[in-house]
Amino acid sequence: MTKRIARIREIIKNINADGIIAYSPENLRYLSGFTGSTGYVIISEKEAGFVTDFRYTEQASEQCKGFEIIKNESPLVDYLSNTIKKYKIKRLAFEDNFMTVEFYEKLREKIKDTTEIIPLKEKAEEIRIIKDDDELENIKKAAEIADLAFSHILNYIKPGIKEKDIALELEYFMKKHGSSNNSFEFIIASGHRSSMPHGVATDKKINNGDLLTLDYGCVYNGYCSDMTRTIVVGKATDEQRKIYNIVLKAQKEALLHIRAGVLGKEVDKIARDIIAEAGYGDNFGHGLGHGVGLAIHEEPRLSPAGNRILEENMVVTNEPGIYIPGFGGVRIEDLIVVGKEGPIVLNRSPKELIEL
Ligand SMILES: [Mn+2]
Repeated sequence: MTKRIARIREIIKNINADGIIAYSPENLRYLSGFTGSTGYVIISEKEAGFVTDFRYTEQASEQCKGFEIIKNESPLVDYLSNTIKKYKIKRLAFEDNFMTVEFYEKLREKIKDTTEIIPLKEKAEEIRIIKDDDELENIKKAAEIADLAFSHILNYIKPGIKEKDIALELEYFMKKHGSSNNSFEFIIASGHRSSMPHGVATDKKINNGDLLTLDYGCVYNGYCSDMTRTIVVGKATDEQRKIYNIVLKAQKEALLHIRAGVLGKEVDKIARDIIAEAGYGDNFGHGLGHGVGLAIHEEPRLSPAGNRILEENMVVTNEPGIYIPGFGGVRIEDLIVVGKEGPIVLNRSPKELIEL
């Protein structure tokens, strides 16, 4: 935590701020260690305070080492503004991608005589983008649980069961194996529904011959995993196999380019060009990948707009897809650490086409 606080002080210095208020769940946990839902971190050049209410003061005292714990009553904004003034913060950075306009105005009104408040803007993305060893361990473990669940679910899937049954079984299995939560609402899309990149599980039954996309992940110690496999329930048609192999080729080639020093959009282009050359350019309408950590979608982006240079210990997904309305879709996704010597793939589940 001490390192993280030192780093946040560096980051805000770049926008000439001498303090920050943060309360998005991810930054709250990242900066203070707090795992509850309500709290406000206020960090100045010398001090660090944690403002929370009666429900969480005991928990915060245990979890937020090095923080002054301040119990707030109502109105909360008085306790925040008093702390900001006590810490003598002159230029306060805030999470403009999270704070509501209502809250911003209330706070500004209270501190306008002493403190200017300034948005973090793109600096917000730098806060959690490079993972430390503890974070990498947690993400690895979350990926491992998802892999275990994949081999389990292959024995469970058969024609006649519903997409929702699969989602529930994955959740149950992963929670039994250490997951605390789903990292997002699972996408379990079968048959014609598999052409919807974000088709969440429904009551639709699995049919023989269906393409079946499973996109899911879990949370371990606060950290997310994210993986996708597409299988065929029954024997694959030539067309299904053809589409699958194009996506697989794009995924494998893109992987070879995930390393420090490369722009996100350069990696995206590798996969996109392969899919376009095969004639399916219009059927791959989303970015190749995204960062994963305390949040399921974070920086850096591997997309045509990905202007960030990949650095060691960033964690990204690699997930090309082809989606054809009326026919179905294929996506293959792994979680990757940008390693010193090249990409480290966290998922071990097979990627060759599985016909159940
Ligand atoms: Mn993903």
